[in-house]
Amino acid sequence: MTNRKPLNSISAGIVVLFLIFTVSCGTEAPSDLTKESIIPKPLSVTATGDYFCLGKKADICIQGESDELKQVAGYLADRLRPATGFPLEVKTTEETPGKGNIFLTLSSPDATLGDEGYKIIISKKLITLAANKPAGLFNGIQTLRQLFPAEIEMSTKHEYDWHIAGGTITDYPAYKYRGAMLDVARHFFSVEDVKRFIDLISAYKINALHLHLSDDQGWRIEIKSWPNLALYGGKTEVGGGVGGYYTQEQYADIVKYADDRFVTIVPEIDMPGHTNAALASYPELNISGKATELYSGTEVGFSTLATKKDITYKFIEDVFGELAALTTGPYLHIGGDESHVTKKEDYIPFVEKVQDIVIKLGKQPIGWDEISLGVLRPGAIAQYWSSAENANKAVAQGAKLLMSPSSRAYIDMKYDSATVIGYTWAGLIEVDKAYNWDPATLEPGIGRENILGIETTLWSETVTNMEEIEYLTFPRLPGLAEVGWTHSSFRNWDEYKVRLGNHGKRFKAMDINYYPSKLVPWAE
Ligand code: TNX
Repeated sequence: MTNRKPLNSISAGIVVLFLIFTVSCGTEAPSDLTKESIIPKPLSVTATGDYFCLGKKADICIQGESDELKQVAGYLADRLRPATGFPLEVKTTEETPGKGNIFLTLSSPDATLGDEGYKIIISKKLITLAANKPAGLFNGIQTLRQLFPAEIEMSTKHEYDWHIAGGTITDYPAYKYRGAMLDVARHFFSVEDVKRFIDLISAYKINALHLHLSDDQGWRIEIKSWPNLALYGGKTEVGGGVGGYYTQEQYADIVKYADDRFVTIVPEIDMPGHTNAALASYPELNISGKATELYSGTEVGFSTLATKKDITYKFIEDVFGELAALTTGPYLHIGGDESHVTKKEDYIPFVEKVQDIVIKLGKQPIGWDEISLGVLRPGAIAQYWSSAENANKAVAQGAKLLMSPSSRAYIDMKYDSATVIGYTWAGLIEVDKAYNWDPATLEPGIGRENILGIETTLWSETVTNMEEIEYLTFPRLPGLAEVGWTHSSFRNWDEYKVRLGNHGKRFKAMDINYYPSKLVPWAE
């Protein structure tokens, strides 16, 4: 009798294993990798015709002990665990793992992939994701997520055949900088909202989040040496709501969260215009020496720092000094737009001095295209938003451009005349318009070699909460992400719109409040 027990449990185990295999991996699977709807579109995809099935016993295997590799593998496991309900343990291995696992490796470097590229090989036995750098693995993981059925994005367990079509994907970006800007000044958004925004944009391989941290209506970052900026200048927002600000600990937490997702935080302190919140907080920053009132309207271009006072530069050094210490990325954004009440002869030396302050702090200045009216310092970047003339002036000075043409990349514009929130000053931007442009041919005189990348901007005069952020961002952002990632010769709206239509199910699984544009054939 005692002899029979182990035998019984062994055969029971075999039956269970058999059942697991047939139940979770038994049905017909999609088997043409080239037909998958991947956004942004990868450089090359080839299919083998077979498929991989992710089963309950799968591990995520990493080669080597690096913390970065463990972190990326942990991120992948966190994405796949809720919907599959599988344990997906992260394990270290020295050699190629056995059947049924996902393998992440940084060995056998391939120079063509650069820092952000990746290669995925999907066979019946194994998924291998290889890259030169952890950022490349992270990008590969975003592709992998999109290869699983949309249900993979659900936050609760779902019985499903977790199949992936077999083949090889080799991919790297056209542009180094692919950003999104969130205006947290006109309306303030919580740390949780910013984190969700980071999750959503990084799923489409956006690698920079520009935070517009100050404007006339609010100052949103604690500065210990000038405490009233946040305590007083952060008290309101457009429409007269309570506003708010990030403590330095909260900001550092956002930076860390973004770093873990290979998103660079680019903090902006807009100046010398768009500064009413600072001017209301400290009288000495005003030309008159008198503090202004807090402001909760939507006018632009009425405020200016006192560009001739020494205290103004002390203020800027202190603010950027604290911000630089909290920011892991290479950039500090100095604003510089719409300084309509700053005299041109004051604006130019101001912008030059502020660039010097940023460079002295070891960071690279970025400013809106107007900054090219002055001398751009080496490494300074101009962000093209409205004036092709200014953008060309930047190019003539040898500066690189960030492309944010308002008629394409400003996702605070309405989709069509029926859109309830949003502006129209740069036109209506339907989903095709946001997609159908090439940064390198948009403006005469500006070529690929002059462009660091693209950035979409979400100004928040009309945007008050996360649902509204999502509505204006989706589905335009995936298309803008593709503008930045995929060479324009591989892009075409008629082909793209079908892929986008297939992402509707993913948006639903991720609980994204998206605009169901009539131009897109949404798949059921
Ligand atoms: C222009 S774009 C601005 C912002 C506004 C935005 C509204 C830019 C550099 N300045 O101050 O919020 O329009 O769409």
